[in-house]
Amino acid sequence: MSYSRLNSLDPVQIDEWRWAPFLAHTVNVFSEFQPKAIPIARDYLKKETSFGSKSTTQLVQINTWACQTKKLRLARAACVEATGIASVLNFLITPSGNYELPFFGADLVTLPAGHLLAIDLQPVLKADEMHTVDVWERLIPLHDRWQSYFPWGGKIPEDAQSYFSPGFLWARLPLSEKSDRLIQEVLFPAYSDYLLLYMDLVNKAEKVSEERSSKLLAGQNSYMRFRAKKDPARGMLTRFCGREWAESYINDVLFDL
Ligand code: DBV
Repeated sequence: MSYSRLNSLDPVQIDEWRWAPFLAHTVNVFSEFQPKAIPIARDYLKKETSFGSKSTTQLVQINTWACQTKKLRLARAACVEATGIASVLNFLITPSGNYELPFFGADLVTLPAGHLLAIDLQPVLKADEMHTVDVWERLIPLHDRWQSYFPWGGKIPEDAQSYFSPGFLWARLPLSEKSDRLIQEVLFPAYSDYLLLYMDLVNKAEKVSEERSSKLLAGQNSYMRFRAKKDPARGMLTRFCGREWAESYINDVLFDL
C-alpha cells in the first residue's frame, strides 16, 4: 500500500521523479516562513491512476504540495510523473494582495519531445512601473546570467506575453545526457537564485493601501482566469484523469480564485 498524504504539507514521494531536488529545495526554503497547510481534498493531494492500453499500462502519479504564509496567499506545486510520458513540476506562488509583489512561476516539463523550462517572477500589473521597476532591476541581471546557458524556448504564445517579465528564463532542450547535466548543474542553481530573490522581496515587502490592494487583486484575478482558461496541461490531465477531475483540479486547486 503506497504512502498516503493527508495534508498539503506532507512530503511528496514519487520514485525517480527528476524534479524532486527542485521541490525539496523549495520546501526547505519555505520552512523558514512558518508555512501553514491548505485544505485540499485527498483526491487532489495524491492521485494514482494508470494510463495506456492493456499491454502498455503506465502508472500516473499526481501530487499537490501547498501552503500559505503571512505574506503569501498560496504557494502550490503540481507534481506529475508518468514515466516515459510526462514528468512535471508546476510551481506557483501567489502573494497576498496586501503587498506589492509579483507571482513566482515555474513550469518544468519533460515530455517525449524534450524538456520545456519556464521560470519567472511574473508581474501582476505589467504596465505599472510602481510594480515592476524594483523587481526587474534585480531580476534582469539574474536572467542575463542564466539564460545564456540555454537555447531560447521559442515564441511565447501571443496571448500569454503580458504575463511574463523581461527576466523570463525560458528554454527548450532535447532529451539527452547533456540536457540532464544542464538541468542538474545549471537550471537548479538558476531556480534557486530566482526563488532566493523572490523570498527576499517577500521579506522586504510592506503593506500597501486598500486602494492599491484592490488594484493588485484585480491583476491577480485576471492572471488566474487566463491560466485556468489556457492551461497547456489541460489535455494531459484530462487524458490521465478524465475531464471532470482535470477541470476541478485546474479551477478549484491550481488556479483557485
Ligand atoms: N502547465 C501548467 C500546469 C501544468 C503545466 C498546472 C500540471 O500551468 C504543464 C501541469 N506546461 C505544462 C505542459 C506543457 C506546458 C507548456 C505539460 C506542454 C504542453 C504541450 O506542449 O503539450 C509556461 N508552459 C507551457 C508553455 C508555456 C508554459 C509558455 C508552452 C505553451 C505552448 O507552447 O502552448 N506558465 C506557463 C504558461 C503561462 C505561465 C503557459 C501563462 C501565463 O505562466
